[in-house]
Amino acid sequence: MSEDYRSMWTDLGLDLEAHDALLGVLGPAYQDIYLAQKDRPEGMGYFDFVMSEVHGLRIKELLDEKKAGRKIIGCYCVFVPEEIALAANATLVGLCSGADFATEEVEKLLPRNTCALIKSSFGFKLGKVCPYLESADMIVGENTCDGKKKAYETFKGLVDNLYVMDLPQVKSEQGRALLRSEYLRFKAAVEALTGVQITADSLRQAIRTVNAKRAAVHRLSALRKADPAPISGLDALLVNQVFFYDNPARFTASVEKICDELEARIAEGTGVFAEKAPRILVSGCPQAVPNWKLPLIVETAGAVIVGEESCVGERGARNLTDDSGETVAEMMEAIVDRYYQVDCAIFTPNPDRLAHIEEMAAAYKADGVIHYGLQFCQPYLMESIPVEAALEQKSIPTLRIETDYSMEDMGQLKTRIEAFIEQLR
Ligand code: BJ8
Repeated sequence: MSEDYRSMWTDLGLDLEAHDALLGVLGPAYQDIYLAQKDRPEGMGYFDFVMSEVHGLRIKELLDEKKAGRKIIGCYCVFVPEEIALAANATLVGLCSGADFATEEVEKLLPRNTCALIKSSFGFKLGKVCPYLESADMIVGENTCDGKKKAYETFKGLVDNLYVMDLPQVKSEQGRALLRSEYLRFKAAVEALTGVQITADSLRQAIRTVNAKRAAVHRLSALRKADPAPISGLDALLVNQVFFYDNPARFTASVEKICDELEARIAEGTGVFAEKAPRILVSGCPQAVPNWKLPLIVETAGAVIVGEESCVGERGARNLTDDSGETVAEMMEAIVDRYYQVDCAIFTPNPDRLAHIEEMAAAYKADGVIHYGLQFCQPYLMESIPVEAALEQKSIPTLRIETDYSMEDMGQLKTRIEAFIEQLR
């Protein structure tokens, strides 16, 4: 950290010793995993800076926003509409949940066989190491998978500002009506929190701001179709992770800048991996910061990840919201339309997701798909079996992996992934 933020962290109630321990692991890991890569786009320097200041400058900015009267809302799912938060003078940040922390304490509250993502969200709270969580004026939970919806019942006792959003599990007329009514309820809750009434102008502006950042990542994704790949999967994943907590306009500008650079690389025919390196599409559970385990193994084995069918990736960012409505009601409907298309595995049935995986595999010219499932994640692990069967039927080699955040299975995963990559060569 370039400044001494310790008093800020103390004021937020962080456990400084535990927090030092967390940063003491993160810093060197980032160095070894990210900075050790070769031929990175220069534009990644911005993201390196963001990561080096992830608990420093960005938190200071959020606290400055709070002093100026804005509210901060933390969330755990891509179903929480950033457009509504922004339109009501609030900033939405993703609460990352990508590392194990305070596991012993967590397992006093949650069964051992709970997915790593849910355990991590508890660990960051119990260990008092997340300044985003502690800065938030409202924390939004959502009734998605069974693990999350039951865990929030307990999480409510750990924080005093949890808001739980109900979500449909079936794409039907009733499901859509539920989503609409929950977004209207959320809009009212955010307006009550900020004291700011959403207007047609503020909502349109918010939609445009969020669309711009999504469009920037779409541009980046499209450039990954090139062979040789102009950017590593590790770096592209980082961009998708930073998407959730950076200032939206600055993030958009930084991604556009990288895209300009990647276009020049593609024109010169240069890339980060050799031409014809095996190309992998990753599909499955979200990989939240600092979960870089899978791309690290894949890319050190000589293959390149060219896309993520994931909420930290294309499932989360793929569609834009129509901004042509004239009234708040019309634009709220457009927001419902946009989010209703998110094909999370909590939906039953969920044929759109399989169609999207196939579409992505073709568009990014993937040689194979790795289905990434977190242990104990019923929705994605259940779907991984029919997904694998359907892809294999279309002669798309698929590897199903099931893992967690620990490093214990690194050796075993490496062996399986290397064998899979060999098969693709
Ligand atoms: S829209 S994927 S962000 S719910 S890994 S906690 S599903 S047991 S994260 Fe998700 Fe929203 Fe869906 Fe996306 Fe449960 Fe599975 Fe754990 Fe998961």
